[in-house]
Amino acid sequence: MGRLPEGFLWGGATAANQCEGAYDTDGRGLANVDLIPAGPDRRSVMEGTRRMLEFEEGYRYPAHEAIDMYHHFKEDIALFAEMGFKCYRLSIAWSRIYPNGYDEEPNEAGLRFYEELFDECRRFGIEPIVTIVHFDAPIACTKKFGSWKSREMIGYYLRYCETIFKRYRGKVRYWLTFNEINMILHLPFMAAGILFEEGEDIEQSKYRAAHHELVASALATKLAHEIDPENQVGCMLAAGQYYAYTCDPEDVFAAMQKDRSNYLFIDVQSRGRYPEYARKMFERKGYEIGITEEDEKILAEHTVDFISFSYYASRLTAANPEQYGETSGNVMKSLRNPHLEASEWGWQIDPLGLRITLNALYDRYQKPLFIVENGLGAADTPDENGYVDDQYRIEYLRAHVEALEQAVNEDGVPLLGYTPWGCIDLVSASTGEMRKRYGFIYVDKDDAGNGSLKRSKKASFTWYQKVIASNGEER
Ligand code: BGP
Repeated sequence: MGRLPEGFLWGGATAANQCEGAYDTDGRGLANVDLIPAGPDRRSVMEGTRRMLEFEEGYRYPAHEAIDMYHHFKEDIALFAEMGFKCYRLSIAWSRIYPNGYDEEPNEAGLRFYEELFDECRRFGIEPIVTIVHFDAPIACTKKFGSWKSREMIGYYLRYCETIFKRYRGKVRYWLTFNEINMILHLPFMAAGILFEEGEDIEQSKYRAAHHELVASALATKLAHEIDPENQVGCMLAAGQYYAYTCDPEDVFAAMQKDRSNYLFIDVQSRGRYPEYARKMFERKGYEIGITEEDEKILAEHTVDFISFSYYASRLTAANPEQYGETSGNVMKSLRNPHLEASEWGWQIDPLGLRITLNALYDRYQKPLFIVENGLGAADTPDENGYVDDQYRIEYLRAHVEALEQAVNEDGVPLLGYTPWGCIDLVSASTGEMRKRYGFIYVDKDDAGNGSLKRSKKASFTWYQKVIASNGEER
């Protein structure tokens, strides 16, 4: 069993709206993510098919308090340090910095909050990995000009980027421009704050909005490099290789097309141009994306330094999928793979799929990779002392660490680090539940919003501590 290379960034990952809470504290503005309720309407609100631009009676909004990391971050970072974290992936809430998104001046209290947080990380030698947008968009932008549907958004995003790049120069070196950029096709309101009008060509609008994000991402990369040449900028993909259900070439082709629907974004961010299959698709469907010559130049000149991605499971598809059973996965549904077990939420468990995905991405892009999300969402039952013996989680993570170690040491994939998702229990993005937990640290809070918010170490805490201390050898 091998070790990972020196300097490998072991850590964990969170996102502002799923852990911070304090949604209206210290001048923070409202964001799309604050308006997504728990419960049966969540999915339709995330998709934008159910419009919810104001809080409504009878709904619970889990982002409002989440696990209140806003007031617990020192305690939480101390626990991460105790595990030996070399890095911590978190996101900045845009509306803490620019409450409406388009304000002229930033909100000093918001800037100070993250400054203290980064200083706290650095005090323990933890490298912050910062997602600039993890699904959030100031709701004022949605109301005023339709958020990412409008080109205007690019300028406001860059204003926000410039502010944080300058303020945190020397404190933050790793930046991710957009979390799971391909999610915009599946959950457009949650991922980009966009909504649609009656009769609108929704697919076209999504690709237009995505184009604005891609241009913004390239310009942010340019800006980050100008402000500090030490900055490393990455894109972020909701990954998971598609398998073909059978060796029927029709199934193999279907799997390739599904992969391309996700790769499309990374092709642009990493290779610097829209791939031919995307151009042909836009042409065939008659989509007007509004790609200018200037845009093409920007995309070509400012590609990312590395590629980060989330991986929870592989995916399975077929030319005629109706004949097979379906299961859920990270938002995108998949056919049920008879060779794999699944979590309680139906996400299939496939460690070798991680090695396959790492290799596929490296073969395609030849840039360093970073696994910035992975993990098992499971319901934990603490004993009478509040201790969770989460052997199932250890088993999942061990197998995935093994797979990534093999991808590095046997296949030669350059991998910067590994930050398992929800290193401390937090609100689930897809379901809004607390019950679906990923953490090494248990947080006492339930789906109804009750609990002391007390943090306790699970069995996986000690396990991960050993993994990090031995640089992956002891697992
Ligand atoms: C990804 C998101 C995260 C996170 C994770 C786990 O899509 O980037 O925000 O939540 O999936 O998903 P869930 O919370 O739905 O279990």
